[in-house]
Amino acid sequence: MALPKDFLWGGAVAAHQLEGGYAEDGRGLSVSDVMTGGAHGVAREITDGVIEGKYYPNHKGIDFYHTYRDDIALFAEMGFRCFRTSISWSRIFPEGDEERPNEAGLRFYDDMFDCMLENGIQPVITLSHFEMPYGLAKKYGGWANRELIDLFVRYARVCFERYHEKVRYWMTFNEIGNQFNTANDIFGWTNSGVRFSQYDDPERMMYQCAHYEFVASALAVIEAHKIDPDLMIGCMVAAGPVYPRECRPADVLMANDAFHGTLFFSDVQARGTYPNWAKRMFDRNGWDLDITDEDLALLKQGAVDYIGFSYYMSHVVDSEAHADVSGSVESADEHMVPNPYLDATDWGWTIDPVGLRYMLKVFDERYDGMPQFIVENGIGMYEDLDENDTVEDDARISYLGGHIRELKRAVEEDGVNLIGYTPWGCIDVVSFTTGEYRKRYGFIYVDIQDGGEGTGRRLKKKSFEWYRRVIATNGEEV
Ligand code: BGP
Repeated sequence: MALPKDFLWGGAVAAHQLEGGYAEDGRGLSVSDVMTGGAHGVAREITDGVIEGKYYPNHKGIDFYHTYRDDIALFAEMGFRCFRTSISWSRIFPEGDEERPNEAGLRFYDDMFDCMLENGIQPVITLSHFEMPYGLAKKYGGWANRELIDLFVRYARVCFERYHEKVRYWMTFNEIGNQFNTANDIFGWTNSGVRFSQYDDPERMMYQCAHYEFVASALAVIEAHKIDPDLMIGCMVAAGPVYPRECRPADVLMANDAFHGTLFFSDVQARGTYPNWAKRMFDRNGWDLDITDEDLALLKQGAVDYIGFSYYMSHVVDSEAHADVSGSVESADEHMVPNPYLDATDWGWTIDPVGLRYMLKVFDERYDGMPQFIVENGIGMYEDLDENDTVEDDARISYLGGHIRELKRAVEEDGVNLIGYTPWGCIDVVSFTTGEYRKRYGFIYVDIQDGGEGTGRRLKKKSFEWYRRVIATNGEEV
């Protein structure tokens, strides 16, 4: 058995990391527009509005707002069958709470989706990828406020009505669970428009925000199916398997619980119910979360059509470790330790292709063969152009090749229902966690350096031709 003939090979990005044009055609500020540049180990600052003299890399991105036609032509040259990006919510509803959408913003995505379709590429779209309108964070307190449910559903409905003939695959919230990092505020800020560190009980607040997002997502699924029953609406979770450091039973138990950081979110969105352990945890902590019976009925009715997930790395816990995680962007868990059997990237992300197969099997077994879509995977690297104006990115070829071989095993040997694979940052973009340009993921090099200078030229790396072959042979030649 080989991969299905219509397997969705492509690449992934998010609007705020590449579009630029942050103040054009009526667009409002998003939460990412008030995050300064950072660096490996240097946290990005969240400012109160845009402050003169500070540097905000997302304002420029890679200028895709103006270059998308040429960039999409390069994706087509690689043979992409799909391209995952997001709609910048604040292009459509600049402050987030307007009655009517911004027509110029809607038109931009019409043109972009048409351009993809003309190139034989189907759009795969995330509605909220770390770029909710800043107005919603400022005026409403972000997803800590139930009112956001209606505002999100209004936005989702506008998008489904406008684009349902052009876009079949959607996701509601990007990496919805990737906000449970109390050591660094950027995760809660970008997901929920909330700085959890400013609350006495940050964890409780995170679960409350997540609940409102679950309800909003479920309502979006219900709306989408009313508008067009062919639409496929997925969740999007950051999938990170957690292994015990030793066969010490305490490590095994701890690994099970730490894995909840992924599985809690997929459980609620795929099954439409809260897991029993979560209900017990809420009770045990005495959290009076605002969760109504009507909400619970909606979760059930609005369960997702597929599991979309990102996969970069696996984790290891050691019940006896106590690492200093203050300010870390990698982990908020003092028990997380490196895996002695695996290498890591320059940013300390463990490289574990077998973990991808494991993840696919866990979801498959847990959700009874539900379709899955790997919508992010990749390796961030320091790269410079060589004298031939290219980058010999063999390490990327090896990373992606290893993961593709494992996903093929999951399909061919384990029977997992996998519909596509879109490596992250198929063209170099601004990094989310560090705000750097120098953390590059692409098959296409973009000549913009940290600080924003550079010609903006696009140049093919060695992996460009390699990935073209992978797609052309439907994964036979990796
Ligand atoms: C995920 C996000 C992306 C992204 C990617 C790589 O968390 O969904 O937006 O950028 O990780 O992270 P980084 O850019 O920090 O290397």
